[in-house]
Amino acid sequence: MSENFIHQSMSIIVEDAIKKATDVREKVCEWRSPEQLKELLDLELRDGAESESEILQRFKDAIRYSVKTTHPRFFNQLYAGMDPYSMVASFIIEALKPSLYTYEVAPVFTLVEEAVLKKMMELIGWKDGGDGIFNAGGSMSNMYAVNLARYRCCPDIKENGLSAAPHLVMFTSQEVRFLKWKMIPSALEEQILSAKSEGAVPFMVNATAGTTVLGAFDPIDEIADICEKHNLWLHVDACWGGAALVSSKHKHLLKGIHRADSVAWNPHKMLMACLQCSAFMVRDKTSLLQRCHSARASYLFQQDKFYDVSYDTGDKSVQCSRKPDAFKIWLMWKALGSRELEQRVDRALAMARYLAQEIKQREGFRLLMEPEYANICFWYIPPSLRNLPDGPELWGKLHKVAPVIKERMMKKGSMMVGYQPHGEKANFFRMIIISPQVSRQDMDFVLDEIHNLGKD
Ligand code: ABU
Repeated sequence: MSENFIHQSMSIIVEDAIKKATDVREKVCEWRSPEQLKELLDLELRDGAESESEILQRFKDAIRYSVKTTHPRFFNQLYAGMDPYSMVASFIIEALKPSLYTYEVAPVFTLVEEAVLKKMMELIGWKDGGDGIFNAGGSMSNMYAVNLARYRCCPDIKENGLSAAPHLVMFTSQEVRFLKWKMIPSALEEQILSAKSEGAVPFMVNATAGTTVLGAFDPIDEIADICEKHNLWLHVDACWGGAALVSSKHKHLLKGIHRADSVAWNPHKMLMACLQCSAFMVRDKTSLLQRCHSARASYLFQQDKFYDVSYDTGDKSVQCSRKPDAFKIWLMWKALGSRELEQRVDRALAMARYLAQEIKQREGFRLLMEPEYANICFWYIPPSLRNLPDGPELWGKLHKVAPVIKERMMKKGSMMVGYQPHGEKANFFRMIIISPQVSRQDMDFVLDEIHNLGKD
C-alpha cells in the first residue's frame, strides 16, 4: 500500500471536497450533460492499471464535477451541510470496514448503536425504551414497520406466506383527503370502517411527521386514539421531522409520538449527520423485531458463543452486512451536545420563518402556505405574467417558470433549489433550510437570484 498516496489524497479531499466545496464563493455545481461528462471522465475499465498520478487526477475530476451538497447555497434536498465530526466518523468507519451484524466483528459500534437508539427513544418519550436498528434509509425503515405490523397481525405469515393471510389494509395520507395537507382523523376512521365492512383487515396506520414536499405534520395524538380504538399498529414516519424532538420550542409538532408503535427518524436529514444515518425504532420489548426478521444464519449467529449473543444485532435486520451508521451521529452528538443540536434546529426553523416573511413582502413572489417546518414552498411570477388574472392561463404559464429558472441556476452553478408540482398545484419551488451555516444574507441571495434568473 502506498501511504504517500493516502496522504496526498487526504490533502486533496480536505482542499477540494471540504474547504472548496463549502466555500460560498465557489460554485455549487459545475454542470455537464451526461454526454460531456462521459467524455471528461474516461469511465472505461481496462485490463491495465493506471498510475497513482492518473488516479489522483481521476478523483480530482470526480470531486470537481460532483454537486457540492455541503455548500451553503444547496437547498435542494432534505439533507445539506457538513458536520466535521460526523464526517470524521464516516472516515473512521471506512478505514475500519466493520459490519454491524455480530458483536465479535463490531464490538464498539454495536454498543454505540445501542446508546444512540436509547437516546433517540428517550426523546420520543418511550420511558421503558424499546428496540431498533439503523438501516439503509427511511423507506427501508417504513418497510420494517409494515413487516412488524403485519407480523403482529398475522404471526404465522413467515411460515404460511401472504396467500394465507386475509386481505390486509394499511392507511397513509393521500392528497385527496388532505386538510391543510394533513391526514384528517375523522376521514381516517371512515376509511377504516369502510375497509372492515368490505371484509378487509386493517392492520396499520402510517402518520407522517414532516412531509417531503410541504413539511406538514399529521395530528399524531388524534391518529393514535383511532389506532388504539381499532387495535391498529401506528407507525410515524418522522424521517424528516423527527429532529424537532431535540427542540423544546418545536417538539410540540410531534405531540403524541410516544404513543406510536414504531418510528422512523433520519439524523442525516435535519441533524446533518453524514449519509446514511437512518434509525428505525419500535416500542415493543418482546424481541418482535428479531422474531419477525430472524433467519438464524448459523455461520453468524451461533447460539453457543462465549459472549452475550443478544448483542449480535444482525439477526433483527433484513440486510446482512450493515454499516455502523449510528457512529456518525454519536461522535457528532458527543462533540456538540444536545444543546447545540437544539440550537441548530431552532436556527434553521427561524431562518425558514424569515424567508417566508421575505417572500410575502416581495413583489413577484407568492408563498404556497405558511411553513410548519423547514420547507418553504413558493412561486416566482415573472414581470410579464404579473398582470394576468388569477386563473388557468396564469397557472398554466407559471407551471413552466420554475423548470426554466432551475435550468438557469444549474448551468450557472450559483445555487440549487428544488421544484415540483403537487396535486393540482403548478410547479413551485421547495426550498429546504437545514445548515446552521446559512444566514439571512443567503436567504436574500436566493430570492434575488431567482428574480435575476427569472427575467423574461
Ligand atoms: N427520502 C426522501 C428525500 C427526498 C428529498 O430530499 O426531497
